Amino acid sequence: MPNGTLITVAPTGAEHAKADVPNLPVTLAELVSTARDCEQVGAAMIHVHIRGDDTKPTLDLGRLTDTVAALREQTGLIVQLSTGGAVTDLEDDRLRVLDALPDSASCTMGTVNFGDDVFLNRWEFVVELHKRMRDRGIVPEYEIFDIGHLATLRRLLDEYGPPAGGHVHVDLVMGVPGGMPGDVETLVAALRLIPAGATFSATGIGRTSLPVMLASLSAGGHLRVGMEDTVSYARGQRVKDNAQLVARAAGLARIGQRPPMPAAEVRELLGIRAQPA
Ligand code: KMH
Ligand code: ZN
Repeated sequence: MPNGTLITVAPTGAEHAKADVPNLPVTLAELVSTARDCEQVGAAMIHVHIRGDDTKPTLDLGRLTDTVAALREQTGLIVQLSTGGAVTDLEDDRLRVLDALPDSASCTMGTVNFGDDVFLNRWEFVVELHKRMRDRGIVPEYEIFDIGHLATLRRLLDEYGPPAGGHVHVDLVMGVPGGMPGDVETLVAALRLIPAGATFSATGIGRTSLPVMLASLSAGGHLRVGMEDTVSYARGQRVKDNAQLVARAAGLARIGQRPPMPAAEVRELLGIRAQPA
């Protein structure tokens, strides 16, 4: 059982519309502000999707580069960019995200039904992401939406070797309609397939947020929370802001005697180089 808990905040995502969720951080100022608040209450890493002036998801490289710089300047958080983007994003645009040189980037291990849409991740595309991240020294977080994605991860590591930093870290994204369910039984089933020596975090979408959080903590896992994954704090109660979700996760981690890990410790754990001066 690890001594501490990595808490990642995923504040925005690509799915919620600002019109439906007015407190969703979509501008750079809103993102930096929520990042600072989340760091204060226990987050060590931020999983970033950005929006354009029209509040819609974008993978614009200039904006991504500015976002990485601003988060580095104004927080001590580990900056992880999403290469998943939105379900409509093209492969070339998703690969180009890596040119913004974040500390870490997400790397999804296969295709999955995603509500009424399809989140497409062909094998050749996954391999290209893995290789480009290693070339650039970007540490991947392998996103697992379905149990079979763990078999793909094994194949990837067998055929193409370890990632940048040498350590394997997995994030179980549970409860997406079309992916694996967000419950204890499924989390336990996934554990058997996580590579030896790897660390894992888990997040539950929507109402699976709390059961997945508690199950992950009990199983020695780390946590991802944030408005990308849930905009409801409790039955009938909307999330106030991302820091509210991080604070709850940090409280549960402390109760479990695995308090939130500072970013420096997480960098060491995941093989992420120190923040550039
Ligand atoms: N927005 C989803 C289609 C990731 O960030 O890498 C994909 C996603 C995964 O959120
Ligand atoms: Zn994401």
